[in-house]
Amino acid sequence: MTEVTLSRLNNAPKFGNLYLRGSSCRGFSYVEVLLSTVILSILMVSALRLFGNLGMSRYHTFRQDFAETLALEMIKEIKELPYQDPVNDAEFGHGVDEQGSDRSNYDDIDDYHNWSACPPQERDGTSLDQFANVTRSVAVRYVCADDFTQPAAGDEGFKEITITISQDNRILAQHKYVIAKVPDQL
Ligand SMILES: [Ca+2]
Ligand SMILES: [Ca+2]
Repeated sequence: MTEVTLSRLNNAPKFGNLYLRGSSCRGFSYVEVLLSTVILSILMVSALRLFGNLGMSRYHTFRQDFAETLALEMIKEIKELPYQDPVNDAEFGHGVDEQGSDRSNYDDIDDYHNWSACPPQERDGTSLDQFANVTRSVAVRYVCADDFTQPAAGDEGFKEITITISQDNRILAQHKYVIAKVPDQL
């Protein structure tokens, strides 16, 4: 350190090890302030985008979760019913006596064919209003015994159940199940 510098430090007000700088010390220039402001603005925009993306990601995860739950609840309900109607085993879809505003009279798995409700409903018709604008629909068809991806003209012992959960014309979840006709002796 030069002699001049030491002299300045010795003459400066001193608080412990802190030396106060005099008015000759340089402050922030206009360009530096402007540059800092620009950098701060960029950081703030990036942070806002990050929080925005996190919020959207959380929302999509929430929608995906309830869509999966609605689909699983429906297949659980369907799987509890027989493969075919107990009275009219040749009947596909629901019979005249099973028509209504809810599914309480459904007694076989293909009664659910073309079922759709928005918002989704419990089996007794109770509306799940917390899922407003969400549609839960079911489609049932016969599929070929040797290729479940192909529709069958008649009953070959297998029915495909497709459950679709959608909102605003966008599919949130779609599940397909194949249910086999089990012989009575098993
Ligand atoms: Ca039926
Ligand atoms: Ca039926």
